[in-house]
This record gives sequence, C-alpha cells and structure tokens, in this order.
Amino acid sequence: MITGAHLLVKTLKSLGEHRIFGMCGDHVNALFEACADEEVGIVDVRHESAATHMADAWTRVTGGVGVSVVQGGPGHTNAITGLATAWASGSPIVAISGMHRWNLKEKGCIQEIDQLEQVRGITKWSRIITEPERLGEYLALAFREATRGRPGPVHLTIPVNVLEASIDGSKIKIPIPTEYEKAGVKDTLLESTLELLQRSERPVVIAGSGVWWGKGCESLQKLIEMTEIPCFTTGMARGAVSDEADCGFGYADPLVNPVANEIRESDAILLVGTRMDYRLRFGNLFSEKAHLIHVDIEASELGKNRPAEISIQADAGVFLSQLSEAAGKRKGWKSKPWLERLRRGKQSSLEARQKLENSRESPLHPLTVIKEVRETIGPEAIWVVDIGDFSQWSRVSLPALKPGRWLRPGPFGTLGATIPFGIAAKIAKPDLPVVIITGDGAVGFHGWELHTALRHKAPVIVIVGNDSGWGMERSLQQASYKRTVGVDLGLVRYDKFIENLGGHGEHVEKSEELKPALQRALQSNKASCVNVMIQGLPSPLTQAIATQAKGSSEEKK
Ligand SMILES: Cc1ncc(C[n+]2csc(CCOP(=O)(O)OP(=O)(O)O)c2C)c(N)n1
Ligand SMILES: [Mg+2]
Repeated sequence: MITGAHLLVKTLKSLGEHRIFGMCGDHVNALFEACADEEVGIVDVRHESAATHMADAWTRVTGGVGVSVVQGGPGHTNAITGLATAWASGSPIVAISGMHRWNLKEKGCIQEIDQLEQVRGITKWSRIITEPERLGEYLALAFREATRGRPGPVHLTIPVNVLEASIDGSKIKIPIPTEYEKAGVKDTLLESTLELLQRSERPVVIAGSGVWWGKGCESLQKLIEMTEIPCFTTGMARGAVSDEADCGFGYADPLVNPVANEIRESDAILLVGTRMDYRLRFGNLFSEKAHLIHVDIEASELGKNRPAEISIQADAGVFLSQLSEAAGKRKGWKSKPWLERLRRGKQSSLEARQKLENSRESPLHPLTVIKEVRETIGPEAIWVVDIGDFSQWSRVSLPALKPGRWLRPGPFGTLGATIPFGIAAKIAKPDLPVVIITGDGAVGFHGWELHTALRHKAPVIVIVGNDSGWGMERSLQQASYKRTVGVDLGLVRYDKFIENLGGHGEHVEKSEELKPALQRALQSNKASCVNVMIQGLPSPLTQAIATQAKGSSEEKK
C-alpha cells in the first residue's frame, strides 16, 4: 500500500523531475513527506509566488518542467502572480495546490475558494483530482498539456484526503514520458521562404522564445552563419545567436538597442517563434513595404496585428532545422552591403555609450555599474534582469552571448520576479555565476528569498541599483504630471539586510570601490548583495515613453 502522495512523487520522477519548489502546509504535508521518502528535493520558499517564479525559471534554464507545490486557499492565491508570469512567457510549469478535504466542499471550511476559477485565464489546463488512484495519470496529463503546442502553465488542485489516501500500488502503472515526432514543414514553403530572403536586399531574422522552447538555437546559428542574414533576438532567444557574433545584432528593440532601428529599413523579415505583440510594436516595427514571413507554433498568432506574406504554423525548432538544411543546398548566399551598414551601426552604438561607461561620477551612472559588472563577472554568467530603470540600462549594455543565459520576467512585466528566478537558475546551474540585476524597489518583493538562497546554498549575486526610490515611475510621473507622488523609498542598506540573514553584503558609493566589492562578493561563495548608489536616471526606454502620451505603460518591459 502506498499513499496518493507517493504515487504522485513516483510519477514525477518517472517524468524526469527530481525537485519541487514550494511551501509546507497541512494540505500538502503528505506530499512533502513523500518527497522525503522518494529523495525528491524541495526548495522551500518564504512566499508562494516565489515557488511559481522559481518553477518558471527552472523550466527556462533546464528545458524541463518546473513543479510548484503550495497550500490551498491563500497559498494558492499567493502563487498566482508566478503563474500569470509563466502564462505570458509561455513557460511550461505544473502548479500544484492542496485543498481542504473533499467532503467539506461548500460547507464553509477554512481556506475554501474555487481554486480552478482563480487560475482559468492564466493556465492552459486545470483540474481537481478526486480519485487517488488517478494521481499519476493526471500528473502525466499535466506534463503533456504544459509542453504540447505553445507551452504554458497548468494547474492541479488536490484535496488533502486524496494525497493521504492509501492505495494498492501494485495495481497501478507509473506513467512514463511520451516521445513523439513533430510535424515537418512542406518543402515548397521552405523554398519560398529562402527565395524571398535571398532575393531581398536587406533581410533580417527576428528570433523569439519559440526558438528556445523548440530547441532550435543551433539550427538558427547554422542558418545565420551560412546565409549571413543579420539576426536580432528577443525573449528566451536572447543569446541564441550571440550579440557579439558577426551577424548577431542583439535585442530586437530600438529602445534598448539603437541598431534595431535599422529593422524599419529591412525589406524581408523572417519572424520565427515570436508573437507580433507590443515588443514588435504590433507589427509597426517594420516598413509597410517589407515582406514578412511569420513562423509560430500557434496558428492563432499568425496574421495577428499584421498579415504576413508567408505564414507557417510550425514548431520553431523543426522549422529551423529544415530551413538550415534547405539553405545549405542553395547556392548564391553572399553577404550584402546591408550587413556592413548594420555592423557600422553596432560599432557606433558601442562607442556612443563608452563615455558614460567610463564616467567616474558619484553616485554612479548606471552604465558605469553595468560595465564593471560585465567585465568582473565575465562572459559565462547567467544574467537575470528586472523591470525598473537600472535594469533597462542593463538591457542596453549587457550582451547575451549564449542561449539560456538571459532571463527576464517577460511580457507580464512582473517587477521583482528576478530574485526567485536567479535562485532557481543557480540551483539548476551551480557552476555558472548567476547575477541578478535589480532595483531598490524591486528587491522588496522577494528579498526574503535570499534567506532561501542561503539555506539552499545558492550563491547568487544581487546587484541593487539604489536610487532610493521607484525610479522608472518617478521619471514617468514627472514627465506626465510635473510632480511625483508615492515614489520615494529613502536610503535603505540592502547589503545590511543580507548580512543580517547570514549572507555577504557590499555597499558601494564610488566607482573605484565597485570592482573589489564584486570580487569579494564572488569569492564569498554565499548569496550576496552589492548595494550600489546610482543616479536615478531615466533609461533610453523610459525617456522614449515619457515623450509619449500618459499611461503608455505597455511599452515597459
Ligand atoms: C508587480 C509590479 N508592480 C508595479 C510595477 C510598476 N513598476 C514598473 S517599474 C517600477 C519602479 C521600479 O523601481 P526600482 O525597482 O527601484 O527600479 P528603478 O526604476 O528605480 O531602477 C514600478 C513600480 C510593475 N511593473 N510590476
Ligand atoms: Mg529604484
């Protein structure tokens, strides 16, 4: 005889996951017990939203499926922001919430809420499991639903009596993962795509998260090296082609990457694995005359906001593998004068920011901080970059060099998600430095998870750009209303906060203090916080938004 919880955990292992992110609670304690018996690791957090954020980052970094486990009722509602963040980014996670005993349903017991109703708009699929014998079957279904088609979060609510129930384990088959072949694209579509790109004078490729989820990064690199078509990246495809590669031109966003202004001049654009949403200005980032080829796993995304000339419903990885092979059979690829023009643009934007990067002012210019961090930590780092202005400056000057090493909260714009993101990334990749770039406002959301980082020996380095306030909103308020309200935080020593928890703290006011402080933080091998006093300057992105109409906050990323 085994418990329902044991069946669930045995299935989890069979599906390839050996770790969960969560918080204890009487609804899920049986599940924690089963994890201990089955040697499944538990990253126990200080707030349930951190559990879903960690599951999200785990998924992004490992390519697996992150699993969170939380108490029903308030544990469940606390986890929702992490779920919504994963939903907007298309991260496949399985979020499990406990629940009171099933036979108390609708009697008015403590922590009762319609949990499925709460997550309906932010999950691909959600179920309550009431039969303990079916727990394994439902977990396997949840994994499938999370990963098939466009990936995304799914949810399971499990009443405590179902987890605690005794069942005859010998009668139950533990599910195993299902491997399947993904459908390919017709040769004629590949040929017309290549024809269009080869005929054009100013082609570009814009790669988005679908390339990462579809495991298409290598094929993309091959395609770009062979064809010498300039490539821009966004979302989880950052680094799929290095920003420093000959044909890699960085962020597909002119507000953080001046070379991306050239995208408007392109006459043929291959959009692969990315939606035509606000990041691509709903399709207005391109000239009206440009020929568009749009490839997405979700047919409903094709033609949304702007019709493409060729629309292909396909997994980005399958498509790129076929396309790079077909491109290799074609003769006549040669670099176009356009490529040189973009290279000059890349060089001049590097030069344009050098003066600020080398400034010795105090408080420090954000670009000075980022340059020092970039050079001291080195090219192997996983960068985890938040939402506020200090983070937006980092988007300008931190290059993405390898796939899977650049994490952001994504289109939900969840300020503060980066601390749980970074901790999960460090647990997933303990040999790589993980650096969290965040603001003094953002650090307040999940700062207590640094305690989790310390307990779980995940030595992340948190760089707090401290401008004593909610800087981005301060600048936007000033621009729109000519005064500021509710944006000042005063000086808080976040380095002392982490020291109090047992971690390593550094406080930096002058540029020459920064490098040694970063080195000490690295060497401490503990979760650390470098509190750097910076000038609260609007980033180029915020400057651009400030010149637009009030409330255009959808531009913020
Ligand atoms: C959860 C959440 N709350 C509020 C916001 C709105 N918001 C965006 S940037 C910002 C200010 C960030 O301040 P800080 O983290 O100190 O960074 P700074 O801009 O000062 O560098 C706020 C409040 C948001 N994006 N997400
Ligand atoms: Mg701030």
